[in-house]
Amino acid sequence: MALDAQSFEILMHSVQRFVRERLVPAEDLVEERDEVPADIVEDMKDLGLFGLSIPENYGGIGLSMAQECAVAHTLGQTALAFRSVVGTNIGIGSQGILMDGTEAQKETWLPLIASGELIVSFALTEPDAGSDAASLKTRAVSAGDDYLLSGSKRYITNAPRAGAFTLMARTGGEGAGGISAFIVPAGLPGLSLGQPDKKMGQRGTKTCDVYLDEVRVPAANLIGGKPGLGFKTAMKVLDRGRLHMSALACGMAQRILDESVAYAKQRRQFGQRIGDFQLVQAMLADSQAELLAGWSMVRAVADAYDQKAPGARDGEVSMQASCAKLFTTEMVGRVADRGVQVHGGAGYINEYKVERFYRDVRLLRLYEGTTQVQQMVVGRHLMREG
Ligand code: COS
Repeated sequence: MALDAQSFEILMHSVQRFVRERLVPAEDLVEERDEVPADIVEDMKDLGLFGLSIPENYGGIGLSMAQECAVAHTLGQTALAFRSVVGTNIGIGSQGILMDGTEAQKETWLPLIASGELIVSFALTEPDAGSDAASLKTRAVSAGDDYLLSGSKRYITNAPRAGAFTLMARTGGEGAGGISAFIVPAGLPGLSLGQPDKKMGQRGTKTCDVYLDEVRVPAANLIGGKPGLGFKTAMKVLDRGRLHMSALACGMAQRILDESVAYAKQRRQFGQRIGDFQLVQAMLADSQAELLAGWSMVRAVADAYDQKAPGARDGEVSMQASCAKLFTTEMVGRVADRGVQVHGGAGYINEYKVERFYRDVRLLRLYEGTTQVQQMVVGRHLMREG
């Protein structure tokens, strides 16, 4: 699946212009109000951003992984809250349905997700099941034509905006094989939301807990129609999500580097531009080199991802996606740290963008699998296959 080269070029120009002319000027407003303005969300729908990764026959744009990474890289060059509005529809919320759903499930849900009419969240994490996702406790008990779901989910991105959740619950015994994935509409009786989380950064993004108290979900909403496959669905979705996240990290690293170079050209000390000092140039050069390494890696892994059969598991590609997330999210942390250093005292002041980006990028090393989880995936693969 891929958009033809000419249409993709047009799309990229539109997204680049949208970021430059609409999103960057609204960054301060989002930071102040902790909210992405509704008119910007409407413009995102018009641009087709919610349906980037959904095939055209289900109402989306049908980008390949490499193309999606190029768009994520562009969206990464502004406050990450904007990308977060569309992020779960493009990735972790929708992809389980696309990869493993029945034809009827795809036809029902994907067009709504692609248009942005429905926001869909991904609900895997629980209070006692984070990195150890296979230990999740939310139960789904079969009751005639329905399942009754009970439990709680934690830190669920876009839950306050969501119309539905791709939600993992236990239909069988312990471990990964007892987990199933469901499409759970947000309005069902027994489903409630916690207070919005107060976070270190990424103001304008919305996360909260989701509570389920005997929520009656039709068996028709069991993804793929067969129980016990939900953990594998979640892992496949995360492989893809981790690549998207890596592209986003590179986009943000580019923005921070651009901000740092602009400041180094304008700020004068000891009678000259600080960027003319080799010690400042060294910081900029290290960031540029690491960014180039990271972005080259993301592009190579995205190409490898596109080579494999859609929805299939390829252990080598999963391992490479983890390498990309591990490297790029740590890389953007170092780039942000140097960005603050190049700005000196100004880097600690809220009116300069690097102060907030420094906080914003901290999350990238945590969600969709911590750096240590990525190390586990890579390390285990090497011990198994190496
Ligand atoms: N694609 C498809 N299937 C996969 C897979 C993948 N990428 N990774 C693992 N599986 C399969 C395995 O093949 C295994 O199936 P079999 O029993 O048939 O062999 C099953 O899933 C269980 O795999 P494994 O034993 O490796 O699971 P673990 O419990 O050891 O967990 C980690 C592995 C730690 C990698 C996983 O729990 C994880 O990624 N945790 C982090 C979760 C996360 O990212 N959370 C963020 C929340 S979303 S913002």
